[in-house]
Amino acid sequence: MLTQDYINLEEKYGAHNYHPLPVVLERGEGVFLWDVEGKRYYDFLSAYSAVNQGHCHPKIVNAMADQAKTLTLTSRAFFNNCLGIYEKYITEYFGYEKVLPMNSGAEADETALKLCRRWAYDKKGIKENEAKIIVCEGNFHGRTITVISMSNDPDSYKGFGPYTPGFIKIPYNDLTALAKALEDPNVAGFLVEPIQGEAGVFVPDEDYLSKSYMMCKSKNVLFIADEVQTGLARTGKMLACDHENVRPDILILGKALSGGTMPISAVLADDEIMLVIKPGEHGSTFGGNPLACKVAVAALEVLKEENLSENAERLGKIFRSELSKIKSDMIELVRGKGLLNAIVIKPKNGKEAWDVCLKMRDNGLLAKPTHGHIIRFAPPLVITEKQILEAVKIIEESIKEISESA
Ligand code: IF1
Repeated sequence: MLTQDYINLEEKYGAHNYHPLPVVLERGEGVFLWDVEGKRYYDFLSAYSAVNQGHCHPKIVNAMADQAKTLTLTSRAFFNNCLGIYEKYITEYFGYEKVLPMNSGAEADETALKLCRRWAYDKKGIKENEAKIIVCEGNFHGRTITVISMSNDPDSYKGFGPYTPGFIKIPYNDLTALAKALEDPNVAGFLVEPIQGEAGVFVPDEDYLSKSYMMCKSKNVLFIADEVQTGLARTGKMLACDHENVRPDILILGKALSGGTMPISAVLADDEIMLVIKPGEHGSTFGGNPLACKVAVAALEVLKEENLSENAERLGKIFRSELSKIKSDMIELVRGKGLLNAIVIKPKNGKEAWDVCLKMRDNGLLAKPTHGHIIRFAPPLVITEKQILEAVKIIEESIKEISESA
């Protein structure tokens, strides 16, 4: 079967909830992907930052294979010999007292919202069902109905009402708006992405996170960081919050927590917050399963053993510097942190970001536009300087070809 055959199958038998770039992949290794016709590509999406450690990382895959032959799932109806060890490892790794293991990022965000609301009633003394959580316009926290109730993107929420109440939306990167919203005594938490990924890699002002954190503390409001996309070395530090030495009251992780092998997410907090949820009040069939525990430990070990934060920091600077040298009237700006970057494309004679992505695909690099005119670039963090420079050449050549054909 060839590319189109696979595309036809998905067209006929699959829900049409995505519009993928026309390429059919069958193998991944490190920073590379191969399609069904044997063509090799640089992966500059990393499955939206779930493959920070590189595709099919041997250490992670071996840990998965070994455990898969032994015990994959007990449910939390019983104890097992992997969960406690993983819980100790990850809580010491990030410096929290407790972890609540889940599967998808959206589930972890929902878990954080439930912890925040329950903490509001049991600890802060807000009246039952009156708790409010501040969120930012342009956010992306997942696709469940409560999570899209926080969204102001019609593509995320339109046609899925009625919506979950209890959210106050403020502009991102706006401390004045946050201060005003914090005046409401029923506010229990502030949920924020340290960098807004889906919105187009919006990096806030230098001190936005630290000042937001301090403002929340002054009002006894929980600072909740969604690091599902920005965490795990992606932005040049283990957590994007580390750039400002902010320790979130609730930390949300996902994606690369498994190195892209399976859905693993986690919510970390200290006892005062985590213990408001009592036995039987929250969970999931696969949350904290033995297979996920072993995979997550291996995925976290790789980040440190291979110095992936430092690599992301160093190569991100080179990447942005080289991109900024490209002379093209189609590049409006370059922005990002570590190896979470994006270029804003200025459409030219009907040619836009999508056309640039198709041309980059032809030239051996895969990336995808977000919100029409922005192209996100997020390669696996194991990429080398030589490979980054080669990728920049592909990007430059592709933009030039599109620009000249426009
Ligand atoms: C899709 C976007 C990225 C996330 C943050 C929670 C979640 C995500 C900051 C939920 C997930 C994914 C979802 C995927 C595409 C991708 C995405 F374009 F949708 F917005 F990365 F930017 N918090 N992001 O980025 O995690 O439940 O998916 O495990 O839904 O199309 P999930």
